[in-house]
Amino acid sequence: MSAGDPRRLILVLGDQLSPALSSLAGAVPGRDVVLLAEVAEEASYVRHHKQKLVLVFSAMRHFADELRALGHAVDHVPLDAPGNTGSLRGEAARALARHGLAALIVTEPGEYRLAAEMTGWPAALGVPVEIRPDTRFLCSRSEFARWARGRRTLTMEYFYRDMRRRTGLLMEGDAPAGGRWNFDAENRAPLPAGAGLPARRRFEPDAVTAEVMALVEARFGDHFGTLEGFGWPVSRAEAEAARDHFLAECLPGFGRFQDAMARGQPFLHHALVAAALNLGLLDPMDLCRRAEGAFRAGTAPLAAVEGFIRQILGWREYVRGIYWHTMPGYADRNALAADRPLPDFYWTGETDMACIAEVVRQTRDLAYAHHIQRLMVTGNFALLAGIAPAEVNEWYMIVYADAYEWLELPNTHGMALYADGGLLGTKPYAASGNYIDRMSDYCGDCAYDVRERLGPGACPFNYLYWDFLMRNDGRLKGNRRLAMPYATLSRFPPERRDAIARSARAFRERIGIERDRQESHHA
Ligand code: DLZ
Ligand code: SF4
Repeated sequence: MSAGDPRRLILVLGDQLSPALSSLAGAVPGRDVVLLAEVAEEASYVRHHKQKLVLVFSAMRHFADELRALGHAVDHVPLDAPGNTGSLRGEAARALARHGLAALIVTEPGEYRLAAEMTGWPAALGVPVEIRPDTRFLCSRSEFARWARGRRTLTMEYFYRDMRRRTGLLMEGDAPAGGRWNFDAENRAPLPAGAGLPARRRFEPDAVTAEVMALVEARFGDHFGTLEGFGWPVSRAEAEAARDHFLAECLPGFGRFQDAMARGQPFLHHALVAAALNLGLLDPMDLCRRAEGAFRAGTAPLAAVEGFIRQILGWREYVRGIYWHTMPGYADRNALAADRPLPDFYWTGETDMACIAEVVRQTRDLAYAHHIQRLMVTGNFALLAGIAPAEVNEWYMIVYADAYEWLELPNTHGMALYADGGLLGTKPYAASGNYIDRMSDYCGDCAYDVRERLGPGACPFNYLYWDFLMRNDGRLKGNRRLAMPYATLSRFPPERRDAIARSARAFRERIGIERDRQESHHA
């Protein structure tokens, strides 16, 4: 830029905490000002878990210091600053005036909601607003659109293979390392009884985090979640320490037990890097290269490393691509016409289903659950019980420290609930209690019997599963991947089908989500 160009305000959002961010490229220390603003609007557009709020605010404060150390002029506005307008636009306007600046630069936000709002900013703020692509992703929005164009189905597996070829990760020339693209079949073992687990690193809240914790309790004390166990990494140094711990201690066992669940063991071998990664404290390509390095050095097996890289290079990029490719219409789809309210126990954990109680309580205390708990326990239950996607989506957005809509929506709406009608997954991830019993030790501690099929003592997942298939047979019967269960269902005598529907209805009444149906039934 030349000396005559206006001095600029660079707005860095709470999940853009990377020094290599596109909006910071070319920033001139002493001319341009970087704004980080804690605002009530972002903290409450959904009622985020308290740990998520603490994580974002504390990480923003640490990042402000990091940028100052790099020589940037940083204006950080705390949530409780006098005159804080409570909105990003309001804080941008105040900062432009405060510093006498005449232009705004921002890296595109991750969420459609905010991106749509920003289109009105040039008029509202009276200055030019430059919105730059987010180059931290490995597949840009336009590259994804090019990949998707003309394809009949947007299968993750093919996207992932292209990304492997493009990046050269785990490639031997043109071929995948080990001769296969996918090692999922080796990654489905339950945890053997008495198996040793790696110790986990917890990051004690420092003075900055402690101050934010007090602020969040005071302002958002009625949000879901507890703060006592807060142990997320909040700075780049901590995030990198968490990353290194994972690579050294957990990655070797990550693949094999990726889908396992165990009572009192929320973390198993999982990476716990999504929260830091989605804030910008870690870099996805760097993570993948380091994981690949562990395979090349012989410290982690290929199946584990491939499984991990598939999550970052494959799923994470793919869901972000799908999100921007399909929004805003994506969120409104409801392919299975599911319309029941979210049961209270998603908030209280008070249910006699041991699996759900475990996952919800852990979620309350840690703002974390691993992918199979999210997909096959709370997600699967919501799918089988016919809970309205909008309510389920909001729950996932609120309760997980790593959740932003660009990844939460495709994962919940598409993958867990099949609300997109199969755009993302080829069939609903519906499963009976048998799956949970095979992959966990939850059922041994449950008031219900996972082997019982019907009646008040039976595992609710069992009759809800068949009830789900019966209720949706008009929509799902033609799905080839469901041919087996529908063939089984077709052999059930009418009395058995009636008994399944009765058990399912009685259960839904018991948990208070059958109300609407009953009223219309009596009307
Ligand atoms: C999640 C979040 C929260 C809780 N608070 C803030 C904030 O006060 N200021 C801010 O700039 N960003 C915050 N964020 C992250 C934004 O919600 C996120 O940038 C958008 O949802 C786009 O992904
Ligand atoms: Fe969950 Fe059913 Fe097992 Fe109970 S028996 S823990 S409800 S799967």
